[in-house]
Amino acid sequence: METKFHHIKINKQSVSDDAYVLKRIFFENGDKVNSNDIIASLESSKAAIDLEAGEEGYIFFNTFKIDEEILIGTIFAVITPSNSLPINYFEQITKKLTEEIPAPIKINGTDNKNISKQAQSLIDENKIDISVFEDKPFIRKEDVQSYLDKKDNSYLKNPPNIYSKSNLIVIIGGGGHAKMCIDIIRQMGTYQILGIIDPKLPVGADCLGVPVLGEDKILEDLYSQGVKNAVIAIGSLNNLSIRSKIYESLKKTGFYLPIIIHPKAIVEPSAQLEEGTQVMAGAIIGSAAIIESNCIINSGSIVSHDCHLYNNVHIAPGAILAGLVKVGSNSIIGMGSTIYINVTIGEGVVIGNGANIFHNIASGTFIK
Ligand code: JB3
Repeated sequence: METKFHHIKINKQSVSDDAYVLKRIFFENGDKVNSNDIIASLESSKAAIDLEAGEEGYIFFNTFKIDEEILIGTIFAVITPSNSLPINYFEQITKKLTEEIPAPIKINGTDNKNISKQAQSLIDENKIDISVFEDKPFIRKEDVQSYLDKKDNSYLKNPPNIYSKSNLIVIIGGGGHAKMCIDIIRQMGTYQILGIIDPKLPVGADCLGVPVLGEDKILEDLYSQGVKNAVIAIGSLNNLSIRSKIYESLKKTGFYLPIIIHPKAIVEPSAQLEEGTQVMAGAIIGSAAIIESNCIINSGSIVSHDCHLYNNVHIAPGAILAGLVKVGSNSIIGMGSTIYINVTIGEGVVIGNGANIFHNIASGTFIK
């Protein structure tokens, strides 16, 4: 008796849609799901779409990446009664389906081609001759994007031997702090460093062997060519708000700013860190500490249990925060200074090197 598998297809939600963008997957392959579990969320041109399991059993996903465009009618996942799936199952059923699929229909005024809307706009924008895709019954945005990258990869002329562009990262700033970030990223091994963005360094110069690509104005172009990650490697000790401005601009373009943690730092599992935060060598982050976005926990500093650092806080090397300390946005705690238990530091505060703070500090205060 053939095992009954429940296919979860991407179904059309409105007339104008022919593809959706995958935004989140809520389960892992082999997880047990109930029929009304939401297994993933996608984005149409108008709204977010939650995909329901529709059956109880073990779920296995087809290989799609976050932010990838998935054509209507694609089998996105399958639910099996037992926790196993035949090898190459999705390739087999897709091959079978393609054999059965009716001849591609004529849409967007193009003969015999199914083209998603996002692909069509990239084709129009770049005046691409459609015949370059003659071997594809469906044309997705990824297909057009990879054609463009191969054709014009000025910034990617000789990318490192990357296994996928999605792990490329650019470093914003090419000074001393950038060197620390480069060393951490190299040791983490998760990202491939493409280059440095710095207005003061000549294109072609390098920092620890990482080439300078240009200045901030090329970031949008890089993003559109598929570079999705960035690190703000500027300490800007005299004016922390520069880091905030760069953070906002990168997020507006769409960049993801990974959390980078030196392998020789200690971060307790119950601590919570947010996007763009950097933890340098020898730093210690205690239990249940909350470190919001774009913070720097610099070398050998200690953030004890239950501390709360709001966004863009810089804990300079060797500074020590006792338990339950709060530090407001855009504040810096100077090298070797100590903050006593339960003290609250306001926003935009500068605590000078070696200071010992026993009481709350109001926002905007400068302590020598
Ligand atoms: O104290 C320690 C352990 N480290 C300090 C760190 C936290 O801050 C370090 O000693 C320095 O005081 C500072 O490091 P940073 O930011 O690397 O400083 P500097 O060596 O001056 O390098 C800053 C680089 O960022 C310069 O090359 C600037 O041209 C560049 N830069 C400044 N603003 C920028 C921007 N680059 C880009 N892409 N965009 C900007 O807006």
